[in-house]
Amino acid sequence: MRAVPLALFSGVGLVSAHFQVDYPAWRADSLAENTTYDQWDYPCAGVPYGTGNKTEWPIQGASVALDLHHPWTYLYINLGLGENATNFNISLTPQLLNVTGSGNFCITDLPIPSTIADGQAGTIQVVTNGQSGSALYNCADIVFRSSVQALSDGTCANSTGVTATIVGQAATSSSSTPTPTPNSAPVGALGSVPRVAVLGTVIALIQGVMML
Ligand SMILES: *[C@@H]1O[C@H](CO)[C@@H](O)[C@H](O)[C@H]1NC(C)=O
Ligand SMILES: *[C@@H]1O[C@H](CO)[C@@H](O)[C@H](O)[C@H]1NC(C)=O
Ligand SMILES: *[C@@H]1O[C@H](CO)[C@@H](O)[C@H](O)[C@H]1NC(C)=O
Ligand SMILES: *[C@@H]1O[C@H](CO)[C@@H](O)[C@H](O)[C@H]1NC(C)=O
Ligand SMILES: *[C@@H]1O[C@H](CO)[C@@H](O)[C@H](O)[C@H]1NC(C)=O
Ligand SMILES: *[C@@H]1O[C@H](CO)[C@@H](O)[C@H](O)[C@H]1NC(C)=O
Ligand SMILES: [Cu+2]
Repeated sequence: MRAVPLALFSGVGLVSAHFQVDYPAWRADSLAENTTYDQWDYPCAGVPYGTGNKTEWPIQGASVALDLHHPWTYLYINLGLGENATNFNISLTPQLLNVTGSGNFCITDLPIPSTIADGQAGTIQVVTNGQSGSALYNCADIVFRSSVQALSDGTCANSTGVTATIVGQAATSSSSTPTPTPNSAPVGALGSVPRVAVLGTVIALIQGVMML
């Protein structure tokens, strides 16, 4: 995906906004003011590989816990395999999420490819973007472990008022959630939507966003 010229967006939003990756541990605190790190920088906010430690991350029940600071954001989570991955070509969020609200957001049971073996190293890339189409990045280095347990409920939680919808899907019937907009539906209501169709929609949507 082509990078959006930075100059167009510099000054949009305070650096103190953006987002944090709480789990797995991010490569470094990319919001620290005494560094040159910059969340606008693809692919890992300008934080070199090797700066942080690897987190042992479960092959089953893997979760990513974030602290989001914007009123809403599109979110996608990618995985690159190997040490010092530069190709984050495995999507762990085939359904693009629109997360509304700021605070803790913890996404659970990410779909790790079944071919991944115990001890495989990799890097998680968390990407968020807003209406402008400009993206923010953070990375977390991991090693897959079948012996590691999923985060407990106490550690992995969504703040009150932080909710997510899947972008680009028609709403399905659901009585317990607020009426979704025509272009979105509550997460959880769409667990059986075919992935291929969703991916096509996501790609079309991202392309649309990037042209804004
Ligand atoms: C940046 O500041 C933090 C705390 O304010 C400190 O822990 C860290 O060592 C500093 N990093 C550098 C590179 O000076
Ligand atoms: C990495 O782990 C070591 C040993 O536990 C610790 O001393 C160090 O502070 C960690 N580094 C970072 C960037 O978290
Ligand atoms: C990681 O890869 C980048 C890009 O290829 C390279 O510049 C960097 O030196 C590598 N870092 C390490 C620790 O191997
Ligand atoms: C993902 O990238 C890696 C490293 O470049 C490559 O070996 C692998 O074939 C790619 N996988 C897919 C599905 O494109
Ligand atoms: C995402 O959520 C925000 C805030 O609720 C909303 O303004 C925006 O239109 C949503 N985007 C899509 C594509 O549904
Ligand atoms: C947080 O919300 C998302 C989207 O609704 C959901 O998939 C996830 O399971 C929730 N996290 C927790 C810990 O309940
Ligand atoms: Cu921000």
